[in-house]
Amino acid sequence: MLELYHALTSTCSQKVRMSLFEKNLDWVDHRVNLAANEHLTPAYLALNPNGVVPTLVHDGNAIVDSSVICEYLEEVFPEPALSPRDAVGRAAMRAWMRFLEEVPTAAIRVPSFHMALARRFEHLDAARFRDQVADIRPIRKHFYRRMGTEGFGKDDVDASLDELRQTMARMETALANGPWLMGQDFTLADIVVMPSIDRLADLGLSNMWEDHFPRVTDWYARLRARPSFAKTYAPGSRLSEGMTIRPLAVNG
Ligand SMILES: N[C@@H](CCC(=O)N[C@@H](CS)C(=O)NCC(=O)O)C(=O)O
Repeated sequence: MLELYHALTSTCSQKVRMSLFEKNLDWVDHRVNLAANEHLTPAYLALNPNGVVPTLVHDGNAIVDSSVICEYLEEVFPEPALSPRDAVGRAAMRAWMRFLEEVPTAAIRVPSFHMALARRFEHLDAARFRDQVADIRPIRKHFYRRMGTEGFGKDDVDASLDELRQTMARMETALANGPWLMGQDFTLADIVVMPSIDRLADLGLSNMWEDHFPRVTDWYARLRARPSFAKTYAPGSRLSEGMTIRPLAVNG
């Protein structure tokens, strides 16, 4: 039995949902309410000591980290395949995945929190924010401290947007041999970058590729046409459905 602990709006959860739907797997849906800190309860931390979603539980074994989960699903349920058959191709896909985790997946958190999620905390004073929000997080406390209740400063926002632009430029080059990042076949590389691009659209920043990267624009349209996409982005999966997105004004 497959069980997924996840949140609809979580970009990392979206990667895993897409993999599950692409593979037509049945899974038990455990929603974790991040706003209510359900990911920081002792019961959840016993499954995932990082205090983040998603977590997959397969026949009683907890598997953490979205890319690890995607690769685990690929190993245990190889058909339909979401990775190249040959070792060189798989290495190239994994190199994409590592780049995508290190660069855009980390970068997208900055505009996501700055333009939307930080608003959850704006009623707190600095001391309560540190005690009740930042310091209780196992691996994200410094990220939250850096953000504070007001959002990020200009340097952080500029750097993250630059990293997202760099990602799109790399995608544009790779997609010359498309339709997908790895060429003819849709793979985990496409799945891992998808939520960062979709989140930018959700934040009203789709001009970042629509004005500069035509192949990325076409790739995103192709992605949205896949049946698994609508299932992955069920109602409630976009930040703009639940909160007002603030313009990209930055502090300091
Ligand atoms: N490397 C982890 C990161 C997971 C992660 O950052 N999840 C976010 C949601 S996308 C989360 O749970 N954040 C909790 C928080 O901000 O307290 C993965 O890929 O699974």
